[in-house]
Amino acid sequence: MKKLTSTASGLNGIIKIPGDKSISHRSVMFGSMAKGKTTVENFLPGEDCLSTINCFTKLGVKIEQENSNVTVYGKGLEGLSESSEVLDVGNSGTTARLMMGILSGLPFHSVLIGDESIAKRPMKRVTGPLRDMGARIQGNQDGNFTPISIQGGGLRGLDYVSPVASAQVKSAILLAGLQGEGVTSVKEPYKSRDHTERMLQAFGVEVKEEENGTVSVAGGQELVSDLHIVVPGDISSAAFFLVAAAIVPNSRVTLQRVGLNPTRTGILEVLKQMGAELSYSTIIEDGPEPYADITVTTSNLKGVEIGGEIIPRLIDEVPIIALMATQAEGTTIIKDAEELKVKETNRIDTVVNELKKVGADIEATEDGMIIKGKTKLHGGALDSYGDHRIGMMGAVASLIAVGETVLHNDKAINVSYPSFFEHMESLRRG
Ligand code: SPQ
Repeated sequence: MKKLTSTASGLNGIIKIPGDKSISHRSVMFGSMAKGKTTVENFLPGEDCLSTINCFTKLGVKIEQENSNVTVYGKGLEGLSESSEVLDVGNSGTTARLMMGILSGLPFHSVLIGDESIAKRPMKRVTGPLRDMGARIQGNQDGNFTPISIQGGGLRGLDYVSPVASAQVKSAILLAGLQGEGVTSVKEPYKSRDHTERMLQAFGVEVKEEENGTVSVAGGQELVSDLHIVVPGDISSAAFFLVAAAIVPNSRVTLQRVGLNPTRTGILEVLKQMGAELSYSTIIEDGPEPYADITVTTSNLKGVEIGGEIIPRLIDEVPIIALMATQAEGTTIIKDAEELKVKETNRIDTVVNELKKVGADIEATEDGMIIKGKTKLHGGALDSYGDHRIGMMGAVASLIAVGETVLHNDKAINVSYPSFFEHMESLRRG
């Protein structure tokens, strides 16, 4: 439990945003599948990514990790072997779903488990198509929930039209496809984050993308590595301080090395549309993932409507966007975001509940939420419910709330941003 108060002097200073969670996971996974050594700089040592390291260590891969430096000694897919223990993905949906794709191609038996939240998140979206490719998968409620048991091997290619825009679904199928007979393709309703496609190419895999967005890989391709991966800062972590600087009076904050992959930058477009003052410097575009420093100052914000193709590009930022909307003049409508219901918590419910507790004018809809601003927020007893993004939303709300805020289950934040409170303190000190 953490006691938090508002700040009168604003947020000021420079912070280096920790490594991107999605890219950190993939660096260990693909490094483990590859032949050769992969070194990773600015790896995110958050609990989710440590779960990924732990799973691959159990599959026989030698991995050295010291804070944000990681070395993976890959021996190719043949170097992965059956684990005598269950593979525990902790709180990480990315670890669970991408591992299912990888394990489906490997000719041995594996069992995946996770925490209470993982046990409620739907896995059929991945186990369904993987079964169609030939994987033998069992799990609670016909393979929809963990524990999931996989007997891999003998896969055939699949042309899959996904009903949801999900990088986890797309990645799991492509990773299985790499180990199958023939070509595997995935088509989504809107483009989801493309870190898998970018990084597989860096490992020497040919990934094709058609004009209609269909992504495909041919089976039998090897990942080869002598790679040094520089992980950019996580825009989903930066989002909390981008918004905090925009809504806390007297603020000016620079966030260094923030990832600018266009499939993730929906938050920056929304900030701009709402009237936030943003500027970019030190833009680096020579690697697979672009990044830059971003400076934000306190801004006058107005409500906006958010829906359609931008939703997958900002899905993890909806909690903090909802808080920002409470400080914007007018109405903000967030729609087409049903996917929020199957995250670490049902984020439509948890966002609305928690922001209502501190005085927001917010209501849930079937596929999102409607927020009316601008409202004065007050302190209260908030809970993360074990969801890192809900915890960080509550902590940022406390910076503008009148009176004390108590945040229960604040430790959940360690999943993606272990240095979050340290960074918040340093910006408060100025
Ligand atoms: O890994 P996990 O638990 O699913 O984490 C979340 C998050 O908020 O950090 C979602 F709850 O991010 C997902 C994201 O929502 C990470 C991810 C990825 O790395 O591929 C893709 C998105 O999920 P999805 O279901 O849309 O593919």
